[in-house]
Amino acid sequence: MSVTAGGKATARAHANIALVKYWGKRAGAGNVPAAPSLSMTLDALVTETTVELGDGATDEVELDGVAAGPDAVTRVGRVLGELRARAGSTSTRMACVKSRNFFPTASGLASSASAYAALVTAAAAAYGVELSPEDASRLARKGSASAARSIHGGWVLLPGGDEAGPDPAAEPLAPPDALDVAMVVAITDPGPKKVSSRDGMTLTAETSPYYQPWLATARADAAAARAALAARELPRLGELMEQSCLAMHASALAARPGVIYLRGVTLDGFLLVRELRRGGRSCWFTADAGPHVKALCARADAAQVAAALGALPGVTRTLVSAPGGKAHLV
Ligand code: 2P0
Repeated sequence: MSVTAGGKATARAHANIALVKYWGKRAGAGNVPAAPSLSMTLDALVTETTVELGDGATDEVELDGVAAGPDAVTRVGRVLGELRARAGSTSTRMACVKSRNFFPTASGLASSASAYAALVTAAAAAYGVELSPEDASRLARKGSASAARSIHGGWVLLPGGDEAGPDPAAEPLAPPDALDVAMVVAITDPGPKKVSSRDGMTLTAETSPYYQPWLATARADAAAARAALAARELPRLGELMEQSCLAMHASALAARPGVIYLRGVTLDGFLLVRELRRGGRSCWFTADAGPHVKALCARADAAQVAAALGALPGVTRTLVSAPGGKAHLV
């Protein structure tokens, strides 16, 4: 713990990959997903964030050594503002936030989940606000919905939709070692993303004829994945992961205009993972709002799956991650 009298704290949090994905927000305020999601926290992808209270007139935000743009400052400021409100008269001071991603260089992986989980953990300590893990998860969700899951380690469920209650928190379902697995991430390099997750899911919700069917399947898949995890049934969990990924992308592809995150190399990766599975490897694919291929593997098969995906034209590098731990102060 490094909470000092001067209001400075540093925290680390890990990225996560949703096996059962959410896509789309519930109507109304609070950044609540329209469907539940179930994730694995990744040991290998870490964000470290330091929050120091100061006497500036505004919050300052630095990401990987560079001053953040106005959108990021506004989003971070919203989270800090909630903590200032909870701290009450004990602190109205602005904060200086410095965040660094310990991700493999130029991995091109989204970092908002680990970033907001680390931010909430560090900022709460800097402002002297005691947050339960549930409250930390709720606040992280307001920064970025997937960040609610990165407060916890291991296997995590974030409720969504009408049944989620007004202000849902993610719930840890099982510890990191519940399954003997690794996530292989095959990084592709098609240049910067053209449509953000937020814009992509809004367009899908507003225009895709497959959005409502997607929400229905997402609910059923989350319940089934929860049961598969409880029974430690990796093959069932892997199948559900592939179904959820394809259904999410199908709903996005059918938006008007279609939201296309998958590239040729992504589809080649999916087919290769299935071929490896036919050859006896325990591996299942997914992809998020980008072209990179992720494969959930039995730990014993991860090196071979990484080597095979790494040899695919268009894959620039691979990394292998074990399930990771919760967000914490350092
Ligand atoms: C997920 N994704 O469940 C889904 C699947 C991407 C694909 O959560 O707008 O970072 O910052 O709340 O949560 C990405 O969206 O979006 C995401 P915001 P978020 O992991």
